[in-house]
Amino acid sequence: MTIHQIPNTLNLDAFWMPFTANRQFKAEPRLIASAEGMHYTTVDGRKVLDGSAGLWCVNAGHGRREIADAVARQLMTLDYAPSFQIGHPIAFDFAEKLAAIAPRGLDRIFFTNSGSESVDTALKIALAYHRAAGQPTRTRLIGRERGYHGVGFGGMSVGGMVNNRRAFATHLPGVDHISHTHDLARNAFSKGLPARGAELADDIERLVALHGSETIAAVIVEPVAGSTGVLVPPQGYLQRLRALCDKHGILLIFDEVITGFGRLGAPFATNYFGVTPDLITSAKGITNGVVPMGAVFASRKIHDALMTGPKSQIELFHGYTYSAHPVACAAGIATLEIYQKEGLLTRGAALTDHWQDAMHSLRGLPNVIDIRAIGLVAGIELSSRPDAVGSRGYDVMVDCFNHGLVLRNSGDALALSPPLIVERTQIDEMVSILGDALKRVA
Ligand code: PXG
Ligand code: PLP
Repeated sequence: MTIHQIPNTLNLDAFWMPFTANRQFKAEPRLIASAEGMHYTTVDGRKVLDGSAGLWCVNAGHGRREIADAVARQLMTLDYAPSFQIGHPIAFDFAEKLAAIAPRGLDRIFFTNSGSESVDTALKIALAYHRAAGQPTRTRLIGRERGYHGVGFGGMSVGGMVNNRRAFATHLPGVDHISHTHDLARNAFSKGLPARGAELADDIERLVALHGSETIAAVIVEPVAGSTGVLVPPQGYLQRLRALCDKHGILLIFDEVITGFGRLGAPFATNYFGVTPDLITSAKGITNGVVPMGAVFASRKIHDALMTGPKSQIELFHGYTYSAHPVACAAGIATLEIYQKEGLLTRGAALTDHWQDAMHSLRGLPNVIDIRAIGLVAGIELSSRPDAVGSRGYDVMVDCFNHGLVLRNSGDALALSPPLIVERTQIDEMVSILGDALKRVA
């Protein structure tokens, strides 16, 4: 028993919790004490299945000894060293290992500490690239409605979730958005990629007509939108987006913070869809969520365009104190070794039929208006209560937690994305707990 398992010894006041209804949570907290494999243990000793891989990051499951050992060894060997004008070997080693699994051609790696930092880094690289390539008028950044690209000013601005934007009126200037692809009327309960909606990519043409292509630097999208409720792209949509970006000289950025590192049953969504962007942003699964880290994968074209000018000059005036932190690199290398040894970056492909069938078996339960599943991720959308959008999703999340399953709710859309070590029986267990919750919560 830890001290915090003794009732009333924990004061909840000082920690201002992120993306949380603080007062509601603190009145009735859900507290986790430990984790192993597919399960958490709560402070009162209850085992709870992790249906969301932490926050979509613990892809190899919890408590991996190999990662913990690597981190401990690294801490005692080299706890910290800068990466500005000085280096340490493990950073180069990790970058090389990432380059080896990266989608072809995207093998120049810039390290960050989170998905938000990866997004802001990629947007800045896109701007710097056009300037270096002699097109300095290309400064406009295009996101997509319902996109989530983290919480920095760049990511928030190209993001498209109103609650993440409305309180912070000062966005980046020169940002615009293409239409989202969420279309219940035409695509509800699609299995696999929705059949309709590829033409929504043509929204690029609208913005080109409005602003002029010579002002547009980059388009950033999540290949599969995660936070906003798991929105799967229509067949042909990403191909069309790529073609339009090529036509107009616009860089394409895939935000793979969630889809990277095996979530779809392929190493990256880029591999899964066979569409190659110019930049990929990643984080989360890069270290199994154990140490904060992110990375931007850049194409040679972009990297090499910036490796010009006098050799004594810094090519990109950008970086973080903790870029390529040695402890994060050690965690990342150990994580990649597990992914490779256990085949986790492609394991989802073998499970996806079972996963899809299990998720679609929830069709017909109260208030379920759509089910979307791909790889090892699923979104189950509920109708909203007329006067309280999001409350039904929240109630289902709490009910599941109380009955042994952690999942995420984004408003009234529930999201499941378990560690990639999940067994079929555990998928069935998740569906069973969720099904019962849907019947209980009105
Ligand atoms: N891009 C994408 C596509 C993401 O999903 C970020 C950027 C930002 O990453 P950081 O590491 O700065 O949080 C994300 C993060 C949820 C949830 O349950 C999703 C995220 C983070 C926390 C919760 O929807 N995605
Ligand atoms: N603010 C101040 C005053 C700093 O000195 C630094 C870094 O040196 C930062 C912010 C940025 O911090 P980080 O590099 O961890 O993102």
